[in-house]
Amino acid sequence: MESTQERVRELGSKVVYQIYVRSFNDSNADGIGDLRGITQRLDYLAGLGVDYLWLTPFFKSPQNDNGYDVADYRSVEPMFGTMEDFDELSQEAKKRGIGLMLDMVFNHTSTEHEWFQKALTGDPKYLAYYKFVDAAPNACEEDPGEPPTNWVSKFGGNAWQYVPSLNKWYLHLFDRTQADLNWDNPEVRHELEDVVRFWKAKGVSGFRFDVVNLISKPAELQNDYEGDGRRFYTDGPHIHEYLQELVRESGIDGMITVGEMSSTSIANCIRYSNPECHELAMAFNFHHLKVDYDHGNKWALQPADLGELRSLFKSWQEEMTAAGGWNALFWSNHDQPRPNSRFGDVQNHWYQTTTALAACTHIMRGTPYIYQGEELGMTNPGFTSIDQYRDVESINYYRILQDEGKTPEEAFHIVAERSRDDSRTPVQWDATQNAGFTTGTPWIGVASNYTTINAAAEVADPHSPYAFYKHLIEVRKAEPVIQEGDVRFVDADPGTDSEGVIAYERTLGATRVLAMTNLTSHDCAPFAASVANGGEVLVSNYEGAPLAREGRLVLRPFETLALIWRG
Ligand code: TEU
Ligand code: CA
Repeated sequence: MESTQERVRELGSKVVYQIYVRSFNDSNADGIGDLRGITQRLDYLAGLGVDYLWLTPFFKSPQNDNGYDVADYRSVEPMFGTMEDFDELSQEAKKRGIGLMLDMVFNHTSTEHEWFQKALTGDPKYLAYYKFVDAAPNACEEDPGEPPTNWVSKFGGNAWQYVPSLNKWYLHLFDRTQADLNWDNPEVRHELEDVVRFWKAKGVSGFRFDVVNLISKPAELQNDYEGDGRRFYTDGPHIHEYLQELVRESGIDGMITVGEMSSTSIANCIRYSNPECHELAMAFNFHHLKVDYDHGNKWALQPADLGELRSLFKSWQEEMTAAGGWNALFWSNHDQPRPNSRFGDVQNHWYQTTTALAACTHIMRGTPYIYQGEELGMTNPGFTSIDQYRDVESINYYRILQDEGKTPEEAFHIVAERSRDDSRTPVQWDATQNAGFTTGTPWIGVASNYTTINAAAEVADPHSPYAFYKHLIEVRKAEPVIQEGDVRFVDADPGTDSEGVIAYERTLGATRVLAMTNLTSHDCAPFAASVANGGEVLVSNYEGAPLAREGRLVLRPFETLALIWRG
């Protein structure tokens, strides 16, 4: 058995790169990224220095939610390639020291999955695989009556779908073609354990578990008069038991695993990620990505509350560390707008914004995740018409916002800021047509800034975001204090107008790192200039020595500065 300290060192020295397969690289000109396209770009990824690739679902799927609606967990969706392509990718990655992490979507299956199809025939074995509830005896398609609860689907509308042929409702927390599985049924749990064993036997290094903290639903279904229902099924009654069983039975304890935890708590994430609990290696939480939601509503814009952002980072870093938990560190994934467009000023400070955000999380305690294109400073595409969007959630909310009284312009503005498609545009490889992503017609438009923001240009430029990310990875690998050091947030001096500064210390033995990031577009002077005394610059996104003025250390717009004192 690995000791806890060895485990920390292991997880703290790795960096994960997320590939949204559809949008990464197209090898056969059909406009859709695929597995062979990834293999073609492995040298680029090895050059960046990442250890693992998390691949979003490439399993057989009708693609109503771009693969998060799985119809067969053991086969490759033809549009992404074949099992041979997967094996080749896996071997070629391994040759370069890169492991694969697969995305297990176990809260729900596609309604095209064999299990659901059998349930639709009325087969009791398979009805018990899902969350079916009887409708009223006189219900019919035209008038199905009230759904079992008022819970709201994450993609809008009620979370229950009526099936006339069965006179039953089934639960779908996401799209109606994504039916929630019944984890209280041991047969379901065993089926899913077997899926994990299948991919583990193929030699993958680890797994990401999609919305895994939503799998345990309450025994008694009730209406939520205070919210959308999430409080009943988030971190649900048997969640820890089910996760422990999955991990034990599929033999993945100690592998690199991460759970996507929706609306979770620190207390639960400690259990999800403390090695003594034998659940997962780490957890994604999203609280820091809601600081620009008005009263928690994704579809209501407000400027980012940077004080709140800082306080969330502080509590997740310090409290998880104190209790032996482990954080996945990230700003970005395929469900979030591009962080530089969202939290920064890409018009005036594109390089500084991109790199400040990167350093702010990469020096924290945890395992950093880079979402494809983030290392290039890719931005939201700035689409101008709803026809350019592809995502089911974006299209639904464009309508729902108008149903709620917004004008088409207002609804469009909100969708443009919040759409998941903001980060799903093709990776910008070079300045040729379609950014080098495809020679066909891309399934979704390319951001027009690809002529300047692209991998070919940035790999050749020592002052690019790519070069900065590569440096951050090298620094993590070189410095045990970043891998395993303690973390403590540092308050700005009172009265210095530094709400937008995030500063923390990492310490290991006598070695200390002080990381400071100004997330505003104005100068901040949070500390006396003496805080930098004797420190060596480890990471910086401005040229030259740290700036001091009138005895104060000055952090310029979107400046990030990390200093190290070696013991
Ligand atoms: O996402 C889960 C999730 O709750 C959010 O990402 C959500 O889709 C979004 O924030 C709604 O505002 C995971 C996957 O990452 C996502 O792509 C899938 O659509 C979803 O699960 C269903 O499988
Ligand atoms: Ca393709």
